Amino acid sequence: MQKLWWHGKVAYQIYPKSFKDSNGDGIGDIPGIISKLDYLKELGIDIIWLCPVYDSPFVDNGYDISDYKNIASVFGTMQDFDELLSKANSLGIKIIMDLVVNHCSSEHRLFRQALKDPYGPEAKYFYFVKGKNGQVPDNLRSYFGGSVWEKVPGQDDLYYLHYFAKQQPDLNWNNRELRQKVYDMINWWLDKGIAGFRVDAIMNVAKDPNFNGLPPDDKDGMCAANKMTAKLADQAIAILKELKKETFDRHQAFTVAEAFGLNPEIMENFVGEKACFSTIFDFTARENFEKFPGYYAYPKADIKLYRDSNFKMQELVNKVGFVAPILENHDEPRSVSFYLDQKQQTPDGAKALATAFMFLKGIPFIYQGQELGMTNTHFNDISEIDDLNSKDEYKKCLNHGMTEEEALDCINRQSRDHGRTPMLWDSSLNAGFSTGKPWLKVHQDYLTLNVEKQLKDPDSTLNYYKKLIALRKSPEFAECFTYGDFIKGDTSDPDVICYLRKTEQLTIKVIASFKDENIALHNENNAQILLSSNEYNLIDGNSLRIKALSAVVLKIAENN
Ligand code: TEU
Ligand code: CA
Repeated sequence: MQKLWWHGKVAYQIYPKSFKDSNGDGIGDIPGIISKLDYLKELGIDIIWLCPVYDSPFVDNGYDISDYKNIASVFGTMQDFDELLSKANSLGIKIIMDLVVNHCSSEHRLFRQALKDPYGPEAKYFYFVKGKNGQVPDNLRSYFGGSVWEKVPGQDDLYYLHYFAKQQPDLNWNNRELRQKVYDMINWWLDKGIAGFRVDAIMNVAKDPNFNGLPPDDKDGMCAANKMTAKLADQAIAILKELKKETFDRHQAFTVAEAFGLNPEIMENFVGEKACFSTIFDFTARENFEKFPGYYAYPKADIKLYRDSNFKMQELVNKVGFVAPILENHDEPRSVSFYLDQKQQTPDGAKALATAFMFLKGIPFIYQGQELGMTNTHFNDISEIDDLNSKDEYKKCLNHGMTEEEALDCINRQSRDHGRTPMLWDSSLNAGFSTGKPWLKVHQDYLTLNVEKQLKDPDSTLNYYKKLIALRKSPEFAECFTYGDFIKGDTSDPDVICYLRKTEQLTIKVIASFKDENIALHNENNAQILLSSNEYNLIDGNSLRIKALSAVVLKIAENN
């Protein structure tokens, strides 16, 4: 395998609105991020993924972009951005931006022009489609609820397409001029010196040219848009190959795609040397929930689900390339709350989970606050929720017969806002995130759960994350953790995650136990503990004892 600069790196996702506010308006911003670069350097981060900072009306928190070459004024200026880029680079940290090009904002200049002239050239950059029999063109349901079609104002029987909110019109990737505009914009950012992109919702760029829809999957008569997307993967791949050739390839960019629902047969288009991207997020664990019609029907996730999903993907891509393992992101509840039982939602649980995650093969992405072992925030009322998707899911809960209390419980388990509450810096007002009123509720435990406290405590989750990252990148073991094969270990116990990483020279074993009782494993003859989440864990003769809810990383053999 050809070695590339991003192999062996550790990435960190920043949600700018919630990271650090520098001017007291309650909203995180770029100067705030600059002030925390040293913190990220200390943690051991090599790559930052910056969620959207472009001009936007913020209907979907910046995933509705109105000007791709400008910075939203709440976040700062282009000068601030340039300063962030150069300071990060001087610390050896690369920045990748969010590339949101399945759709833009309804406030984008081109869409406004399209609305003014619905049969003019700009309308062809979007999907302006006539209705069928007095109805919308097809029965697809948008990701955020309701039809994917919205009437073009002032027109009788003409609709525009939006897979997400109606303020997020889909771009028409079949239009060559549109594609060229997108490529120019991407190259402009890469020329500026960013290292690449996280590519948003990209499989959705493929659309059914006849808009025939699909059989209904719920009582509203509609079918989820993602089911159409899954059917059109080949069309998307053709589009992505050109995208790569015209942009990423020219800059040796690092790209990580958000691509759901990929069949194993097409995986080589997404991972490995022939792929359209450097890597893709491993969403296999989350995908188990796609078959459910809404939050109201979601079962509780557990550690076996996380293990089996990740193992499946690891085995699939092992010989081909790298995925990007995650525990959580800005669209998800906190992993400690999501995967662990109530009584395990503790620093011990967070450390065990972190260990299982950090040594999987690929480019791990840590989400802001994950390194503290952040749990879900408790929302007391639906009015405390900001996210449009959660509000839609709340309505769905009520429509499916839940009481308001039950619906709120459901949102408290699943909401995307759990990932979006402010970063917890210290014990001062608003967890040191802002001197003003934060745009979203601050986690109830911030007095004890924050960076400042954890930096001082050698046994904290944060300091443990530092050790995990340092071990992963240490000169002695980096080769094995980067290029070593993934081999799954014993899976007979649903509460244990165990796997090997193996090169010709070295075999390393990772064991994370989520059991309620201590366990002992035998035949670990020549093993040596490289890292342990608990000092109880040790090797005595040929037996290894592991405390309940803890993890170890072992060097088990030198293979030469
Ligand atoms: O997400 C795409 C996507 O498919 C998810 O939105 C998912 O369906 C949703 O979270 C339901 O739980 C990306 C971004 O990550 C997300 O924040 C944006 O809202 C979305 O695209 C639209 O740009
Ligand atoms: Ca601010």
